[in-house]
Amino acid sequence: MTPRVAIIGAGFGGLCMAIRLERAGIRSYTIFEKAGGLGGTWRDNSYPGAGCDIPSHLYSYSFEKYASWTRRYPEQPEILGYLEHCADKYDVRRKIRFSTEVTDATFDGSRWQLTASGTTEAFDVLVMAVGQLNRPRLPDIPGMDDFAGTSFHSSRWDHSQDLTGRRVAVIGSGSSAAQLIPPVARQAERLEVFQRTPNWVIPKPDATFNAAVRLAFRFVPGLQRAYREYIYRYAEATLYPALARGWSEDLLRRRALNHLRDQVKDPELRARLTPDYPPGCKRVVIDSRFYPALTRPNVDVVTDKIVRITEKGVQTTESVHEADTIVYATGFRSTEFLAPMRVTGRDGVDLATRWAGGAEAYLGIAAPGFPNMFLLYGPNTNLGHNSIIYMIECQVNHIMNCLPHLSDGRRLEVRPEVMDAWRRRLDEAMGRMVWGDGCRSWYKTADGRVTNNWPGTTMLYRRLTAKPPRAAYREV
Ligand code: N01
Repeated sequence: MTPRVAIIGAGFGGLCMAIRLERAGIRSYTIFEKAGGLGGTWRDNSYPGAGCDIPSHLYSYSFEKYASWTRRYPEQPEILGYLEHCADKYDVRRKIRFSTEVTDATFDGSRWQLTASGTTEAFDVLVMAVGQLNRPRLPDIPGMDDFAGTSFHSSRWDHSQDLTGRRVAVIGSGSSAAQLIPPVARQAERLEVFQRTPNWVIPKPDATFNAAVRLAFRFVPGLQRAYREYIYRYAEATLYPALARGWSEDLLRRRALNHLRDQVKDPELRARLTPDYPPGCKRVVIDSRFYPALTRPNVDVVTDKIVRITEKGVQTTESVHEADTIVYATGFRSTEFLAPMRVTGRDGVDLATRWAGGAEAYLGIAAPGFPNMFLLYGPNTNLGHNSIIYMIECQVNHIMNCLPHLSDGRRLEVRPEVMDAWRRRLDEAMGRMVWGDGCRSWYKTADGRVTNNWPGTTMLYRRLTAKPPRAAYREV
């Protein structure tokens, strides 16, 4: 009997899983989606300027080429449009239960019992596709409730607010802030950027595709595939080595410092924007509009420590910065994988308790004690240098290879010794990467364990996930 599959989340991961099942003729699946629409992070993040710093043709499924991309780096509406297109073309939308949040997933000894909107339903296989950057992290600054103006998180943009002529404070200076600051700076009367730590920034060579290029992508056989392959290999060859300590780190540093020198002429501002930790330790910002926006006469970069939020604005150690609107571009609760869902495995093991010291999973996909449960974009599968969609497709392939072993009520669980060997392998590889010390980042837990990033090449990950899965798992 074909297993019943529950997929949680209708973003890039969940839709990929559904499409692959659909194409394999497996129709016994349901997608649970807590929001009213599909798209995941690309539905949530609709702030002005939202987009992707990975090229369009690479930030898409390998099986669904898309001739409609209008630019080299896609903006949020186009990415969301692509996902809508995929959901319709492969006819998976009918399988999505919108506005249905799974709150509990409990393994009852033979199947997974999912509780959503007060009802409980049994499934044989559980695919968690909730992403890593799905829960906003608001900062813990005293007085936030006292603010008399409007405030919101970058991923919950309040589109009812017209920022024209307003005084805006943006707290944070990561990738989201870098994208939203240029358009907001053009609108606002005054924009103050509260930067706690500067980022390494490298150029984003964006361009629109003219009609001839788009026609060529549509009609020249093999062109999209060849272009995609080229940009994939280029990212792998240039950025990945820079995340491993060594000579290539210096190349990245030089590239970023040249970019800063080219775009910011004021030495005092340049000094404020120059990081003092190794490039790549935090996610490198890839953007060519951020620095020019910071040099505008109506924009200021504030580096004084924030003390509290008052009724009027942001109080630092030096002064009060009055504002009408505060944007918290302060990132996500990235290390709390799967939260706030309660996940209970075999013998009543609570996953959050198991992961209290940091989330971990074999290949980022499977955890001992949690039979027939798989994660997409799980622990240690994030990239700082290439497309996450590539990783997601590797994970979906792996799950598809497991599925034939899960029919007729059979259950697979990753062997504990395989998980131990995996952990040792990761620990050893982490020592070679730049993420460990020298900076604070969303890649790691408060006590410094890197739970989010994959420390190898994507080609290695593909090889590992493509291995026949049976040896790593046992039947339970
Ligand atoms: O979040 P972040 P993000 N007081 O965590 C600051 C992806 N993404 O939403 O560095 C003051 O990177 C914090 O300061 P510090 C991409 O992978 C991709 O910008 O911790 N400041 C930092 O500056 C990215 O990495 C695209 O000292 C506080 C900022 O807030 C990830 O999403 C586009 C603070 C948070 O930066 C997250 O990016 C956009 C406090 N209390 C995003 N707390 C693509 O193009 C936090 N900060 C694919």
